[in-house]
Amino acid sequence: MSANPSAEFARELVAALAAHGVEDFVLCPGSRSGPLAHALAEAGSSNPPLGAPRVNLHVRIDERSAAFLALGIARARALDGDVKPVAIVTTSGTAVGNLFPAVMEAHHSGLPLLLLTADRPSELRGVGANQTTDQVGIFGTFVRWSAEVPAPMPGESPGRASKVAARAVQSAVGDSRRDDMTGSPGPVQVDLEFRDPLGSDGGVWPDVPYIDFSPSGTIPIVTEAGAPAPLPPTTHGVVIAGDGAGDVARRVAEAHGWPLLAEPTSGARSGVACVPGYVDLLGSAAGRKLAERVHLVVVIGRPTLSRGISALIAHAPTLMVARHGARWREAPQHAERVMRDVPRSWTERDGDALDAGDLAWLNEWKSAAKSAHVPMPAWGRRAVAQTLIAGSGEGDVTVLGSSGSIRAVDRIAPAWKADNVPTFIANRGLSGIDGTISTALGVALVSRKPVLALMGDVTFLHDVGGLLVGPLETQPKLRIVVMNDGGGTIFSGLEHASAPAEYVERVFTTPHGADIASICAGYGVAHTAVRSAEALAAALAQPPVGLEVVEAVLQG
Ligand SMILES: Cc1ncc(C[n+]2csc(CCOP(=O)(O)OP(=O)(O)O)c2C)c(N)n1
Ligand SMILES: [Mg+2]
Repeated sequence: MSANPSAEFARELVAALAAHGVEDFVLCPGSRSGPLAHALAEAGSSNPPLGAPRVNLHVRIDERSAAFLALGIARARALDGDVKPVAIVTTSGTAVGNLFPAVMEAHHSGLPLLLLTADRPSELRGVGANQTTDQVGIFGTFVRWSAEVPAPMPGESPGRASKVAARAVQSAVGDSRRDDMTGSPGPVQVDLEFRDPLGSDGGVWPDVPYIDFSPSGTIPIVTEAGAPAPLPPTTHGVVIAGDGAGDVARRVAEAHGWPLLAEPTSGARSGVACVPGYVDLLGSAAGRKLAERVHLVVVIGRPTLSRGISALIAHAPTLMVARHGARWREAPQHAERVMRDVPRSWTERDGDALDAGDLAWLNEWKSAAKSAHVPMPAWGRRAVAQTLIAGSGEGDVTVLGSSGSIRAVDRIAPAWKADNVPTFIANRGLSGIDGTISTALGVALVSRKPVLALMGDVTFLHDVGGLLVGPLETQPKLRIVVMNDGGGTIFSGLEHASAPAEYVERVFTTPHGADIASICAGYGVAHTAVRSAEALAAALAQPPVGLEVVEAVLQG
C-alpha cells in the first residue's frame, strides 16, 4: 500500500493515457495538479524511469496559450489522419477557465483535447477553501464528455485511473460505438480530485491494460443523412470548397466541369476547374451576374471567408452540402441534402466525357475572373501574402490568422497542381483572433518541416504571451510574419466605417502603439522589420532556425 495514493493514481492515469495513444501533454504549473506534474516530469524526461511511458511534454505558464498550443498539435496531427487526443494539465481555479477559448474552437473544429483539470477533494469544495470553484462540467455543451473523478484513497486497488483514461480517450476521438460517444472528435474534461499529500513519492510505474469500452462487432459508420443523393444533372453548377474540404472537392468539380471556388484551408485549391480569382470576381458586377445563373451549389467543407460565397450559398436554387466539419448538422437549412462525407457518385459523371459545350460555363467563369482582377499595390497585405506564397514550396505548412491575413491569401493564391498543394491551417471553427501564435507553435512542434505563420498585428498582440517558450522546452522552428498596419483594419471595410473616423479608430481599429521589436527582444525572439516585398522575400529566403518574427510594416 502506498503512502501517496495521489502519486500512484497519477502514474496510472498517465500510463493508461499513453497506452490509449496519447503522446502529447501540455502542462501548466500548479500545486493541486502536482501528482500529474511529477508523473509527467518522469515520463516526459529524456531518460524516463523503468516502466514509465515515453511522452512528449510541453510546459507553458499561461493556460490559455497552453490550450491553443495543444489545439495546434491536435490540428497538425489530424491533418496527417492521426486523430489522437492532446492532453492539457492544469491546477484548480481560474486556470481551468483559461482553457475555454481553445475548448470552444476544438468543439467547433472537431479536434480531440483532453482537459485534465486538478481539483480539491470534496471536503474542501463549497466551504470557502482557497482556489476552489465549481469547475466540474464548467465547459457545458462544449465537451463531448466530462467526468468527475473522486480523490484516490489510501489502500484503493489500482484500475480506476485506467478506466477513466480509456473512456476519456474514446470519447475525445469520437468513437461512435457507444451511445454517449458522438462519433465526432472533440474536447473532454476529466476533473481530478487530489487530496494531500501532492508531492512525489518516487514510486514504481504500473503495468496498465488497454481497455476497450466498445461492444465487439462491426461499427455502423453513418456517412449520410437520408437516402443516397446523386447530384442533379446541370451544366450550371458551382463547387465551393471550404475549410476541411479536401482534394475530393476538386475531383467533384472536374468530373462535372463546374467552377471550383476553393478557400485556402480547403486543401482543394488546385486543378483545371479551380477559379483562383473568385473573391474579386464575386465582388464585381460581372461575377454577380454569373452567380444569378447558377442552378446548383455544391458545398464541401465549411466556407467562412467571403460575403460573395455566403450570397452564392444563400441564393442557391439547389444546395448540396457535404463534410461541413464537426458541426455538419448545422449546415444551411435550405440544403437539399447534407452528407457527412462526399458520396463516391459525386466524383463520377454519368454518360459521355465532358465536351466543349460542358466546359463553356467553366471557361466563362475563368475569363470573367481574369477581367475582374483588381490591380495590386506593390506593398500591402496582398503583396505580403503573394511574397509568402511565391516563396513556399512543396510540403510547406502555413498557419493563417483570422481577419485580413487569411483573406489576403484567399484573394491572391493561385490554383496549384493537384499533387503539390501547400497546406494552410487556420482556426476557422470560430475564427477567433486569439491563440494564433500558440496554435502555430503547436503545429510547428509536430511538423516535419519549419512552419510559417501569417497574422495581423492585433492577432499577434492578443496571444503575444505565446512567444514565451522556456529554455527547458523543445524549441519549435516557426517564422511568424506579422502584418503591422497599426490595428484591426478589417473593420474599415465593413459597415462600421460610416461612423465618424475618430470613433471608428478608437473602438474598432484599436490602435495599440506597441513596439513589436521590443516585445520580441523581451521574449528573446529574433525580429526583423521589412518595408518592401523584396525585403520580405529576402527575409523568407532561408528557413527559420528557431522562433522568429518578421514584421511587415504596412503603416506610415
Ligand atoms: C477572440 C476574438 N476577439 C475579437 C474578434 C473580432 N475581430 C475580428 S478581426 C479583429 C481585428 C484583427 O486585427 P489584425 O489582427 O490586426 O488584422 P487586420 O484586421 O488588421 O487584418 C477583431 C478584433 C475575434 N475574431 N476574435
Ligand atoms: Mg492589423
